[in-house]
Amino acid sequence: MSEQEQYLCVGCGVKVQTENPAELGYTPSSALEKESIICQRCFRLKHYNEVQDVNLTDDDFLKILNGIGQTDALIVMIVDIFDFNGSWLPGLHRFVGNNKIILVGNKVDLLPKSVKHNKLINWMKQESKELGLRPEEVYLVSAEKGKFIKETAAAIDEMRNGKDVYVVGCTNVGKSTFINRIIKEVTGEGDIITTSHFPGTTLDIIKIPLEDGKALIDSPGIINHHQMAHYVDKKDLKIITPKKEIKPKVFQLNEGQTLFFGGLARFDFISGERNSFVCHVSNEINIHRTKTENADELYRNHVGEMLAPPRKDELDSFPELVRQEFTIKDAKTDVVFSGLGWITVNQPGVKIAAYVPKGVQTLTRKSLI
Ligand SMILES: Nc1nc2c(ncn2[C@@H]2O[C@H](COP(=O)(O)OP(=O)(O)OP(=O)(O)O)[C@@H](O)[C@H]2O)c(=O)[nH]1
Ligand SMILES: [Mg+2]
Repeated sequence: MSEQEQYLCVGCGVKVQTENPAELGYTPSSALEKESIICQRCFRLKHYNEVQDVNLTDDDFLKILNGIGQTDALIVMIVDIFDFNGSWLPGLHRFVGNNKIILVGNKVDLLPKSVKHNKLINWMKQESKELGLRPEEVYLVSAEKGKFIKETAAAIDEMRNGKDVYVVGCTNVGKSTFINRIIKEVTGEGDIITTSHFPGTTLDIIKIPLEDGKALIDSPGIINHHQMAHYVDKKDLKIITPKKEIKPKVFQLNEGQTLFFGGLARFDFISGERNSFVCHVSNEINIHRTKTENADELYRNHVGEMLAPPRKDELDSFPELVRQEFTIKDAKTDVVFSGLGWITVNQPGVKIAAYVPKGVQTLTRKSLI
């Protein structure tokens, strides 16, 4: 083994090499003299927000996680609360062995103030149980804004009981941002690990040493193919991913009216009395109202232009929209479009249809407001 093979990139965890600029982990040999080494891909991500594609497969990432079951550690699973089901890690119980799990809902800064945190936590507990996981505790945080990090970090430190801590989750939920935030709280140093809005930023395990010789460990995100992020172009990720607190938009609709969310999703009000529908999606998504009877034709003629994203040049690879009908049972029900947001329906008995790209999920839940 040559000497440089022992270096790992502090940004993404990949093994550093100085031979081949086209391959993963490349860094010029001059950079090896620096105190902390980052690979060229991380350098470009940090400074130019440009991503170099990697050809690691789902299996490669799963293999990395498979080792966790054999260790004695505390598992912190992070989900994006704005995309709970789309950012769930299916089959996590297979990786964790007998280890305890803490569930952290990240990106709480995006929720409108009207959303009650305790309702969200209860829903997360209930949903986790249904998905086969029983976390010891559920916390909400904003890794980016540093909200509730101190409390959560303290709880993790207590619960780890002298063990390692693995931070796991689907791609893009904010695992690395969360760890950076904890490092910042403790040492004052910022942005150690590379983060970005592109799914698949962290490439291997990154160990942050703790005082007692144990480690806080970042891991590459597993790709959940139900995540809306995988169906839109890199450029459009910025549009569908909310950056600021969501401003709910209220639409008064009559039955027989339809809303389009760009060209990514559609909502039909099939039957019921005139009613208000509250849309919680990224402020940058264009919502277009039309008559349901004209909606199919409108979509055919205008998807990729007026109804965008997706853009015209992406239409070939964009999946068809799939329709699912719901009858709303409770007053105040959220119709959730995984990865895009949700619509709060206020009246029971209303019939609606939700459309999302094939592969993405829709579901209903009791409103969080
Ligand atoms: N609004 C908001 N965005 C966040 C928060 N935490 C992370 N993000 C954003 O989410 C995106 C992904 O963050 P990362 O920390 O790279 O996510 P990750 O889970 O490490 O992703 P992979 O390494 O790809 O698995 C970035 O664009 C972050 O800025 C948060 O608390 N609020
Ligand atoms: Mg990461």
